[in-house]
Amino acid sequence: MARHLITSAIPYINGIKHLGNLVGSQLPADLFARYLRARRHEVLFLCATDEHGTPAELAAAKAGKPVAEYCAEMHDTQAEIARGFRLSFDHFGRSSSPQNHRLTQHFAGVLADKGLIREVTEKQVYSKADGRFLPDRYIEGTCPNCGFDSARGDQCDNCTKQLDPADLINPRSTISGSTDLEIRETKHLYLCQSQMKDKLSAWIDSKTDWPVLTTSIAKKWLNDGDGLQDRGITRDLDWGIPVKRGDADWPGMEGKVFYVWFDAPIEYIACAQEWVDAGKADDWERWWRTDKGADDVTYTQFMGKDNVPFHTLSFPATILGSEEPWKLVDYIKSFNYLNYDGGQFSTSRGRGVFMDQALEILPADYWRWWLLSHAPETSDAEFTWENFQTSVNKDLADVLGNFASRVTKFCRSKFGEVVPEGGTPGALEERLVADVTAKIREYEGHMQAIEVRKAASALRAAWVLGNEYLQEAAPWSTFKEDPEHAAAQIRLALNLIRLYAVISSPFIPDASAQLLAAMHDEDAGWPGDIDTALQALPAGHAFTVPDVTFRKITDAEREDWQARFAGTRS
Ligand code: B3M
Ligand code: ZN
Repeated sequence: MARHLITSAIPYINGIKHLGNLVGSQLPADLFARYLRARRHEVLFLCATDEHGTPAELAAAKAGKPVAEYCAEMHDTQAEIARGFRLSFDHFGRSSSPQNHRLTQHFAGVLADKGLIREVTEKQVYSKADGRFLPDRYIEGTCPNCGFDSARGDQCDNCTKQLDPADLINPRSTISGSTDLEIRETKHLYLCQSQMKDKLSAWIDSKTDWPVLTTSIAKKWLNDGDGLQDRGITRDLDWGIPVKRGDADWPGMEGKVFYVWFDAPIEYIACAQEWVDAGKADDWERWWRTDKGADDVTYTQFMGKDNVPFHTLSFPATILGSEEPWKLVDYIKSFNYLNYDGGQFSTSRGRGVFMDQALEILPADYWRWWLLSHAPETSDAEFTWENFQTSVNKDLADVLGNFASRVTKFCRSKFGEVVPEGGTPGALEERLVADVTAKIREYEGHMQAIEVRKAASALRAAWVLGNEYLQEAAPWSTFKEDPEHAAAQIRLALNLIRLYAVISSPFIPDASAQLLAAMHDEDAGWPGDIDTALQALPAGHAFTVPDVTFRKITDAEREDWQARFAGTRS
């Protein structure tokens, strides 16, 4: 038994997330957490809402609510939807928690003590009409790079270039629309990442087993152009974590807050404290402090590719720079983008299917299966309704659901709702056991390596073996000449249903639980020897024919959904 710390990138608070966000971090993290728990490892799986920065302030303003109130409500909404998707977080925290305030201020103080923070007087855009500075998304204008007329202060959405508010041509305030802007001087704190370059470089180079997607992005930022830049970690905003040096005030920094990307990853640690403070456990340090036992923890992070620089460079710079014994990440699993029907998913434009809408249409398992089996690992992937319909109807309804239904119904009609006795397995059964064993061992290998798509296809292949066996063994014909032998075949097939339920649970937890309940076996452990596992339900063991496990998606439904989600969400 090993100890595994798992974190998913923490979703912004500014609205309900779309399926592209889900498959890029929270869902694969949940898959891995469920798998490791099923293998009897000790797992701590954490996620939270990312509640600071201009996205939060602007979303609250749009909703006409005070930002603290907006965040509290949206946190509950996101938590509820996460439960709907069966995301099995041990704790779903909030980056605005008092724990994160303290810890973020602590890190800033320690980094300053180590000489890794410098004060910089810089020029920022100030709006006289609004009486404030306009950082990041509070300002829009024409992109100096591509001419796009709604580029934001931090980035141009059209050409993706990272911008500085002062770069924009014809800038305007997104609060008031005012163009009465001027450049004023303001003081900010910079984290001296450039001083950490060699340390970070050596650390990344030592991670030879990381996905290429992760290391290539990290190396690009380390070595491209001007290399690793010092980074502003404070902002002129009201909402956020007040700039302090540990417990002490920071002269000259009054009224300023830390930049959202400085405090958000620190929430991974603070979240474990929240978990303890919520009374769910009594020790978080054994997960996070290498001087308190976290040395034996394996820490895996999940995220979309746009978050990789912050996790491979900025956050490690915070951790390493502190020279305190914090646990560093061991493995970073990153994902490409999922596109939606010929374009991009977009939160700001409301394009695509959002998590709440998905659950209104179909239960979580349908989405979990499609998303995970099409996870954008080696390249971007695309959601289309045709593909979704095909996968659900084939993999879930025809292959897995139909197997469970045919076997249990046939048994009920010939032997009753009880595992039949008599007969002995023959060559066909022996071959099935060998084939299923090989597939499951392959599946386990892919799960261990977090090769999500490969794991899904090995699992699907294990389901297919059952169907092929049923076709070949044809117990309905066997029954006519040799009912004893048919009993042996059905006994094996019933056990296969139970085995499928156990091994499929990380992907489709509800269907797995339903099938296990139907087999009257709710306490199923992960299979060791497959031959033994396929005898777990002995002759005489009662079961109940399950309700339809997965239904098919009709063409009419597909067309309806396609039309319904073609526009933008209001
Ligand atoms: N909230 C960005 C995102 O949701 C950001 C991740 C923070 S992880 C510490 O994609
Ligand atoms: Zn541009």
